[in-house]
Amino acid sequence: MKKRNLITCALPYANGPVHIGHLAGVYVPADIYVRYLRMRGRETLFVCGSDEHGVPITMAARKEGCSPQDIVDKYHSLIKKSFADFGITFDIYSRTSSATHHKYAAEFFRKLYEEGKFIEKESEQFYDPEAKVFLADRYIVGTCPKCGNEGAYGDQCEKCGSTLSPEELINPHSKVSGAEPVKKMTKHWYLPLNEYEPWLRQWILEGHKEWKSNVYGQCKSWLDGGLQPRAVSRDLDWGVPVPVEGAEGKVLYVWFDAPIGYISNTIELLPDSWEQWWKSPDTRMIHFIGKDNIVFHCIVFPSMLKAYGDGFILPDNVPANEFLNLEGDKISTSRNWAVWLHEYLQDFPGKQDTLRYVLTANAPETKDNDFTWKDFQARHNSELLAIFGNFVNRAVVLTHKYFGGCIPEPGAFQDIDKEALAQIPVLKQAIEENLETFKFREALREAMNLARVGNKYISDTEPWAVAKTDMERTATILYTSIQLCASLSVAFAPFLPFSVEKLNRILNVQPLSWDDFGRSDLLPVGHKLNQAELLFSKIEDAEIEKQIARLAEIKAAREAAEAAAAAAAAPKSEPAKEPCTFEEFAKMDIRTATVLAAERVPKTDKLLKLTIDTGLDQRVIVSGIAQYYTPEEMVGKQICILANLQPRTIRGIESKGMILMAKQIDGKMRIVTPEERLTNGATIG
Ligand code: B3M
Ligand code: ZN
Repeated sequence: MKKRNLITCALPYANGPVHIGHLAGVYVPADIYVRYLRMRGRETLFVCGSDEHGVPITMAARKEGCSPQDIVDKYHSLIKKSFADFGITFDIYSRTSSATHHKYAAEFFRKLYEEGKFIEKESEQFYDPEAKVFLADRYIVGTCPKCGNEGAYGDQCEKCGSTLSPEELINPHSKVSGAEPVKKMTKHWYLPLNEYEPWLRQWILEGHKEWKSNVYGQCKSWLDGGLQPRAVSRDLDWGVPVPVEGAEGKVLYVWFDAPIGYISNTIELLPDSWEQWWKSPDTRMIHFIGKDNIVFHCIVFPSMLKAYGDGFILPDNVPANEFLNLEGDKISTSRNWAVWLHEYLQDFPGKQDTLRYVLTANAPETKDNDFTWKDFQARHNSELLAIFGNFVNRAVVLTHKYFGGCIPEPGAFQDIDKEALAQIPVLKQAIEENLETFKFREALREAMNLARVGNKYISDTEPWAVAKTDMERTATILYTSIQLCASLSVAFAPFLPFSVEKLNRILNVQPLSWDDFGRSDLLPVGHKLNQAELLFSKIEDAEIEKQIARLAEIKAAREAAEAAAAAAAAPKSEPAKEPCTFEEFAKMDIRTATVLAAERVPKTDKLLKLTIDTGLDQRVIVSGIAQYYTPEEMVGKQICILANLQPRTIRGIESKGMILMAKQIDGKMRIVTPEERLTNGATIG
């Protein structure tokens, strides 16, 4: 086994607060893993920080009407605090705007540049001729060609979800000045990923078949699709300046500098010994990320490290998660569809573990999953409280009641006692196996199973009833129960740090070690417990209803805004036609007529054959109205026709004239009919 564990979490963009999706996908699983490693005494470093560059930051600054620096300052502190509040135990949480990062990221680039690892290329990019800036795809807005949304971005329409390119937008304009973007030549540096492809295939597809199937599968499809050189610089005024001559106005592409943040944050924490972590074959590096970051962590960053050489290690594993939805809808910062961590804590103070528990029990490990407030309440009340909390409370309260809070000397163990205690090492092993393979939901389920064992044991043995007649038996039962409580304190420690701290206070112990977990004599006879306190308090319906109502309000407001925008944007009618002269109009012989007979034209969906009385004659018109009228509906109707249209043969039937139809903008068509029945052949004009 490798000596050290370097654990990284995706650096969240400091463009907004963090929400439950972040926690579920990345930070809680990573923290569980790190707590577990530390409990096992394995040397571990847990590194994270804010990602403070790139278009997400400059966009947020525009939206909030302040500078990018203001944005990152505001959200960096908010995010950092949220993580601390939820017990995420980073060794360092720094930021990519730090001087250390700027210096190191620039050095990293310069070495690759000097060693000729990049290719330089000129290409045409979109440019705002008024604001005189190059435009990232997100900075170009226009009408979506697929759904007509007028606020679609140059890379994506958030309304219909289509992936777009700026060229596809109708009426594209710059978000900066409103001007129509033009194309302009610009020079950038590219990492030729194609050159790393054979090596990546070998390293991932042959060497890492153990990676999660979603991760392996995505890598395989990228590699099978063929890799292209990837730009590592951008024309932007916010970021790490490209540190070479002739690169004014250019910064490192955010996806080039952000992963280097893992290294520079380590340097900031351990300026003298960081290389032990990053350049030693004895370090195991694990990246915790969400699925949208897989290509960057499995393909791009490893290629950067490989290009750099100098002993840099590569990730051993990248346990990426899928996405968490909220009440059936995609979580989205811009659509305000999220549960923000800082707001959660205002509404549920002290209930960090409930969220950690629910997000782990329902983690999107293998597929996207849904967070619902009802499930949140149910898991809290009927699992954490009714099983874990209830068991501990009964065991501790009864030990106080019958033995003054001191662990009693047990008598002879019966089968039921031995069976319960025998479950401890079995479940410990199951928890361990799952944690070692990043199956956190399963691991948590096994920990809860241990609480189930305890809760069932105390219900089955009924010490409160036995105490009326047999104190020795009562002592054995409570001794056994308290040992189970002590085991729970270890089992849940990686998952529920706040509750375990409380439990340890109740049990009057220092944190118990993982190595001792499995034993049935963790606490000695005579050990004095502290007073019982409730591990969990009930979550009432009213609290949940408030959350559901809040989301309903947000949804209703959004839908109303979308409907209003769609109505404002929707064309009301067809565009006007070219003017025509009176003479042109007067040439048309428009008259009233009555339908005498109607039938479908065989083997067509749209055509009706109508026999009509025009006042001049009886004739046949073939008309494409079968989608709107049945033959039965048409018979007897008075209609208007263009009587002197040149005859045409349609499906072998000579059609003489055309019915006047009104077509709405939504495509719906109706016949035009006189206000009251007229004689056939009345001329219209
Ligand atoms: N900030 C993307 C994200 O938050 C990006 C991760 C960087 S990790 C090096 O999804
Ligand atoms: Zn669209």
